[in-house]
Amino acid sequence: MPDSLALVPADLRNDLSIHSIRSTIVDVPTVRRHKLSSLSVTAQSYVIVEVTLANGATGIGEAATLGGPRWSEESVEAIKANIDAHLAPALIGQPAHRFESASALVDGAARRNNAAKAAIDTALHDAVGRTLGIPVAQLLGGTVRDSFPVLWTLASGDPGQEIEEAEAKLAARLHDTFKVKIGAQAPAADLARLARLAGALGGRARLIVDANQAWDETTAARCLPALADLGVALVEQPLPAWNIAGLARLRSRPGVPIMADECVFSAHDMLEVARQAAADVVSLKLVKHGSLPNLKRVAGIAEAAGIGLYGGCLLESSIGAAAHLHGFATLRELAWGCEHFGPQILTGDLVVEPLRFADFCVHLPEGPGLGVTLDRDRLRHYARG
Ligand code: MUC
Ligand code: MG
Repeated sequence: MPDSLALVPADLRNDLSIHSIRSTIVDVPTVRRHKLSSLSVTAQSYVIVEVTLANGATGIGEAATLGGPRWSEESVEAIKANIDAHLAPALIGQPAHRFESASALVDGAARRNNAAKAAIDTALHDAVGRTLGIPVAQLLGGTVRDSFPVLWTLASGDPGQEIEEAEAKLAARLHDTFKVKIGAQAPAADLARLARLAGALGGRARLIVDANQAWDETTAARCLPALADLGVALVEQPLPAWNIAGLARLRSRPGVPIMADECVFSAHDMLEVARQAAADVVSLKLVKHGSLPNLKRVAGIAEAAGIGLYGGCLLESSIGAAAHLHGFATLRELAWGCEHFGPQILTGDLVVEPLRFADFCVHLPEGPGLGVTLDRDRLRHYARG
């Protein structure tokens, strides 16, 4: 296989080795409390990774978390510690553009730690893209699309506030699909809340729900027909991540299409969900898959099994969101759109020019690498003391 950079002048190529990797923990307040089934946040915590190459180019990446080590097992403290002590030392001096080799090296240095690995992988893609003057999407196969239907998540738990929030998003033509976070309260209370939302927004907006693993199989079997009656278009991760057979049983009943989220981290997980016919759709996220090539690998298995693709998030800033959009841009189908509204729920962003939201879509940033530039003043401002 020829070196993909064969056309790049040799002096530049020789300089593509990784010189340094820096990690910074930041906490960015959100515009309101964001409440999931088992956690709630008023600030989003990330590790921002900056990779510098020997040629002087820099690249950035972001590891997102949600509620400390509760959405997945990684916290920002653990991510930073493992990058500094284990992942970065495995890569210093290595060629940045050999993305799969770099992934193999970090896999050898630490098990899982997928958010940490994804942040480094993103920064390598950004640095190489900037060196070559091409967008990251080009490194991943080239763009199929440059705008993405984007939903907004209603997660205050107060239906009155949620209707008002949804109305404002609709009026501003920002979002016309809403994901409602359920599972923090009893199913009957959630169904009553959803009935109010569906009554107020019905016909003008599409609703999906995310239970974040809150229900057992009996509860889910009881609630899914009621969700269908309310016109809910998709139910995300109703059962605990381990219960893939349960998801398959739910799918065999009439109800609502099911999206896999927390049960699909690796390509092997995706294969198992496909083998058991346990989902209609899968949510793709860098924090789960560990790298942009891995995200495409998981998407490829889903596609081969006839499972739909959805661009998932973990409330990333414009840095992490841009990385996802470059990956999503290269997928042939993205039938369920995406949820990269993260930059809009933060009280401030980390880049000079945030992602553009308009006409119910988020737009792929232009320019080399990720197409976004780290705002160092803001990084310092939000950096943890
Ligand atoms: C999740 O489980 O999907 C993504 C959007 C949101 O509101 O929560 C996250 C995590
Ligand atoms: Mg989810």
